Amino acid sequence: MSRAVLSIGSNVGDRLATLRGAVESFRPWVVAVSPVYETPPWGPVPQDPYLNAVLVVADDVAEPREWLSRAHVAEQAAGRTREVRWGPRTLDVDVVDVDGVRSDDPDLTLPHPRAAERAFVLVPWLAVEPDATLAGRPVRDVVDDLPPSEIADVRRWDDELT
Ligand code: A4P
Ligand code: MG
Repeated sequence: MSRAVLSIGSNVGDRLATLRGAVESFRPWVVAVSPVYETPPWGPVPQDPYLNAVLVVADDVAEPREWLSRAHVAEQAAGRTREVRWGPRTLDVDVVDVDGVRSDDPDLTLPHPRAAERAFVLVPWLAVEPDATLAGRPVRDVVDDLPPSEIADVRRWDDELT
């Protein structure tokens, strides 16, 4: 059994519909779906706010890479085009963690190298998995290390994904 934590985000078009579509893409394997949060754009590119959420998924896949392939299928289904790194997108699916596996492979780095800095990943993750760990550390401790303003900026959205 392989269990993965996925971060989904959208800041172009009907963001909520896009995230719901992403959940449908993973429907056969979904274990938990976090609440939705509106989050300020992270990174160097000025752009609109995101809606973000986290999915926990599980399956008998042999390789962590299978989750990345499924992420790419979901992105394609949402009409994603890759234009600017860290730029606006209909749907981004990042593989945050797969069973605590560590990998330096540039095609699938695990855990996701920027997850620990991102309140928009950690806050939703904690909401569905309060005892989660990231690279061996409790996620709640990792969150505690972030600037409080970044945590406060991750605002719970009323609509649910399921
Ligand atoms: N890749 C390596 N490891 C992974 C992994 N663990 N999960 C490779 C997913 N992909 C991984 O990704 C670039 C390459 O990373 C892929 O070929 C894959 O094999 P990409 O999705 O093509 O490009 P990208 O998304 O533009 O770059 P990157 O570095 O993934 O950007 P991020 O880190 O995903 O940033 N602000 C808010 N508030 N919410 C967001 O969701 N997202 C981004 C995108 C920026 N700012 C944001 C948000
Ligand atoms: Mg990405």
